[in-house]
Amino acid sequence: MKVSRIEHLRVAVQKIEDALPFFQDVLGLEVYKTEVVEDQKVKTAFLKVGEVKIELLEPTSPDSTVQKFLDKGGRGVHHVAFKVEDGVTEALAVCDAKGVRLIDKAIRQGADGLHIAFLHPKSTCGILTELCEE
Ligand code: CMX
Repeated sequence: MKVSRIEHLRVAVQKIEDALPFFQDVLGLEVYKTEVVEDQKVKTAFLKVGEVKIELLEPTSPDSTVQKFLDKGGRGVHHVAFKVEDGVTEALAVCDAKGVRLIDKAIRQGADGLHIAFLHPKSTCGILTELCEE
C-alpha cells in the first residue's frame, strides 16, 4: 500500500457554529464549504491548512455514529483519512490479508467526492482510520 499524505482530519463537535470561534478567529482558517452527508447523518464544514483539510463533523441525528462518539465522551479528532495512491480497493485487500479489521469491506462514496473505506480503531492503534482516493 502506498499512502501519499493525510487527506483530512475530521473533528467531532456537537455544533459547528460553537467550534468556529477557535478555528476561524484564533487560527485564522476559513470555512470554504459545508456538506450534509445524509447516509452518515453528519454535517461537515471544510477548512484547509496547506493541502490538508480539517473537517468539523456535527451529528444531524441522535443515532449518528458521531453522536454516539460524543455521548461516550469522545472529543476532538474523530478520524484520520489517508490518501492511498494504489487505490482503496487494493489497500483494503492488503489490510484484510494482514488481519486488520475492516469496517467497510468494499469501497464506497464519501463526502467531498472521495471514494472511501474505514478501518476499525481496534486494529489501528485506537485511531478510526479512513482510506481514500479521489
Ligand atoms: N475513534 C476511536 N475509537 C472509536 C471511535 C473513534 N471515532 N468511535 C468508536 N470508537 C471505539 C469506542 O470507543 C469503542 O471502544 P471501547 O470498546 O474500548 O469502548 C469501540 O470503538 C466500539 O466499537 P464497536 O462496538 O465495534 O462500534 P460502535 O458501534 O461504537 O461504532 C465504529 C464505532 C468506529 C465502528 C463506527 O463509528 C463506524 O462504523 N465508523 C465509520 C463511519 C463513520 O465514522 N461515519 C461518520 C463520519 C462520516 C464521514 O466522515 O463522512
